[in-house]
Amino acid sequence: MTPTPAPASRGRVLGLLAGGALGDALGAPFEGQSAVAAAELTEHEKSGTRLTHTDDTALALVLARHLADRRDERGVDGDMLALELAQAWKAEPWRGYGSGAQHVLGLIEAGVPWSRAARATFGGQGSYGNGAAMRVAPVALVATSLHHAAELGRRSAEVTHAHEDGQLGAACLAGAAYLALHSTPGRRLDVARLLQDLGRVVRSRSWHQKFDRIGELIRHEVAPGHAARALGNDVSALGSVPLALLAFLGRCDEAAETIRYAVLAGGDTDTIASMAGALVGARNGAAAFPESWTSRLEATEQLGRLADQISTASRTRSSGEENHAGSDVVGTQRGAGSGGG
Ligand code: AR6
Ligand code: MG
Repeated sequence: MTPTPAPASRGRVLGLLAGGALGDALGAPFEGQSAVAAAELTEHEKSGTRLTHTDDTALALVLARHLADRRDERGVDGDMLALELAQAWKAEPWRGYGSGAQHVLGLIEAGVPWSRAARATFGGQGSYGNGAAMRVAPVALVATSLHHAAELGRRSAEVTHAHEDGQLGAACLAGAAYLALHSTPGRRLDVARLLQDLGRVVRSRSWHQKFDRIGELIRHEVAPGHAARALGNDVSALGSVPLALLAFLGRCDEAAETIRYAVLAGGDTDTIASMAGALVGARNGAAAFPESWTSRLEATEQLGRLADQISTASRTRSSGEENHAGSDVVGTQRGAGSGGG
């Protein structure tokens, strides 16, 4: 059994949350462009305008708040989460939601149970979009093991994404965020081992094939356009989560460069850069991003409050666990995940 890791510092909690928001806001103007020129991105970086987020961050904030408010349970309440996601869409429908997502959230908002609503799209198969993966990273902040992170990721996904790939994308990104959060910054990240670990929680041949490609592409230090052609850069989970992983794993100690790489790859730029930004922020902390970026983030205050709430709760829980290592809750949680990390 792997011991519960020490709680992440506030800087890394904020790094995960703010990294997601930064990637989202920096990538958003280029969403859907097949390629992005470096000069275009530099211009956007230097424009000095407020960095406004889209549905990616709006829903990640909902999930982070959901987890923070339920810190004793360390988990996901599907019925409540579905409603909270739907309410966020209803309050700000202009944030750039996918068509399937709008339909599902509309049904949930109207009182249809999520288990039915999530199957009401795409001929009953549900969405394989990256919408569950784009919001999932905060589960890593409360997870006690890699397996726990992946399972929380899947459970947070199923309320809107019934398709297996939509759920696997969330499990994958959640697992990667957990491993990034508990990695040692500055020390070489063992990419092959990390991909192998992810392969144990994302059990699917098509995902394993992507993990193999990521390893090869990193060894060849490919340019963003090449990576996008090899792995995909579209709105599907399988066609975007692997590219976000590559953007992070290829330059895991360079926070700004990870986000730039993801945006330059084109396609679903906001979402791919958001996922990559959450990973690199979790490893390196919020201070690793340029101050000229973080100071312009639309959600700065909300992100800071959530980081305070989540990191204080983790520290309190961690010292409680040291003092009461035999309590039921701790025993159950520790037993919930036996995987490596
Ligand atoms: N069959 C065919 N097309 C599909 C299927 C399917 N089973 N599932 C998804 N698509 P959606 P999301 C396509 O609408 O996952 C925002 O821009 C279909 O074209 O369920 O929340 C964010 O920034 C569908 O419209 O929403 C992200 O980029 C699209 O995938 C993205 O949307 C997205 O799936 C998140 O999307
Ligand atoms: Mg997007």
